[in-house]
Amino acid sequence: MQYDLLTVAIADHIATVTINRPDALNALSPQLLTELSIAVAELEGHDEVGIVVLTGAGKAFVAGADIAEMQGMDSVDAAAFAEYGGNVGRAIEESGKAYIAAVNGFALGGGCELALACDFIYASAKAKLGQPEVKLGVIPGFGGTQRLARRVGVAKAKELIFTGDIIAADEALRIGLVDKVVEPEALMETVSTTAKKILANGPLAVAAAKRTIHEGLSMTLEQGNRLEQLAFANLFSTDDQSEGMAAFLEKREPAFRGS
Ligand code: CO8
Repeated sequence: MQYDLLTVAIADHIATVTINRPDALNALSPQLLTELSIAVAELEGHDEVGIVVLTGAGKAFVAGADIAEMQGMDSVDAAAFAEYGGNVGRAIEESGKAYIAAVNGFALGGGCELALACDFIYASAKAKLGQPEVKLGVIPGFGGTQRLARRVGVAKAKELIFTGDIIAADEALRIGLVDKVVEPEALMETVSTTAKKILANGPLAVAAAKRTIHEGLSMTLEQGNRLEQLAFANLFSTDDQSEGMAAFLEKREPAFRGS
């Protein structure tokens, strides 16, 4: 698939999706959301891809949903737009592959929400993050009220969303909104190092861990623990479990096949 507003590069089992609309600070237009949705679906079925990295071209990761496109929307249009965006977030969250957000610059509104849908977030020291929607007379519509509150806690999410404050990467790290901050030129290399560590592990185990953590978040602790026990036990019917444990005992590196 050829994209107009994205580039997708695959190397060493890592797919790097670069949102490439720098003139509008990578604002999420309906076309961009459509392309992102197609890319996520295509990469899901791509056997060569084990991990997906999302980043942005230029000085922004994504500076939000496209305000020019949203200006003329009525409630019906807005509901469809938000639902479409929500589907992209859900597809990332339910993916069997890990997603890392490499936040290179502004991650605002829908951009911060897109990063929040990823499994974790690494940021450039130049990044700025926030949910400034109330300044436009609306609220986050791409999962921000939910995922931000789950990530940084209810009061901090309320403070950020009610004020619309845009915070620097260091502050985002301090409150747990991002997971690592590095110098801008080191961002992609740092992401790649972590991606390679993950890729060296059993892919079915990583996928099961992702699914179990995600599904468990909407359960009681008791239900979540039961879900984990089931997922743990299921992995004992895989070749990867036999290989991983045999490799440890034979003092060699495992050769996981994802089966
Ligand atoms: N939408 C459309 N265009 C944008 C956006 C945006 N979100 N952000 C920046 N641009 C455009 C600017 O209009 C400008 O275009 P032009 O050159 O044609 O005038 C160009 O990008 C460069 O921007 P600036 O000149 O403003 O660059 P600065 O460096 O001066 O400022 C800022 C950078 C601070 C990031 C500033 O651009 C800004 O405040 N942008 C808007 C941030 C914002 O409010 N984001 C939230 C949008 S609402 C939202 O995301 C709701 C999501 C919920 C629904 C999602 C469903 C999928």
